[in-house]
Amino acid sequence: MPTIACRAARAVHRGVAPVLAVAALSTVTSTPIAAEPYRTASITVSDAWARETAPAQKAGGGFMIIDNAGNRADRLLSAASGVADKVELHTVSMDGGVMRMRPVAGGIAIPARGKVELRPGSFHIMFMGLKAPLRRGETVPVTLRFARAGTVTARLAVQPIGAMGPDGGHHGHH
Ligand SMILES: [Cu+2]
Repeated sequence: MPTIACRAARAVHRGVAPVLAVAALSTVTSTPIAAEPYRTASITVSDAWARETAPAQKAGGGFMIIDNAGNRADRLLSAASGVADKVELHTVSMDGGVMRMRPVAGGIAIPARGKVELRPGSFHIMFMGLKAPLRRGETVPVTLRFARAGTVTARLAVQPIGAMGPDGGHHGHH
């Protein structure tokens, strides 16, 4: 399984801008998130957000909480969006101090009457080959396909570089 190391992983998961010039943009402001949850069958997607990207950055991360109110487990099989050449489902592991990302084989399991959080440093949606930078205040449409629940298109609110949550929360990354 191919892994993606170093600069891309840091930029997506720690909000470390890969381009020095972007440090000037470090003032973090909260952007109100598109609050509405997105539903299909027993699946609810909430707190959907993506992190702003630097101009030269070709990869970006998408995050959200996926709730399954049903009695049967489901599985997020794929994600698609027009903003990037390719969208993958990724997980993160540490390898000798280096953060690596790799595609999740078989999708992300969503337990019955449970939930899974896609967040920095863990499961995430990976935009590869961004056609344009993701800018704060914009929303990114992503169509999620589940094994049982079918498809739903969520809009991910773009938060500033360095954000660690949907409210632009900034947890001590300086
Ligand atoms: Cu990734």
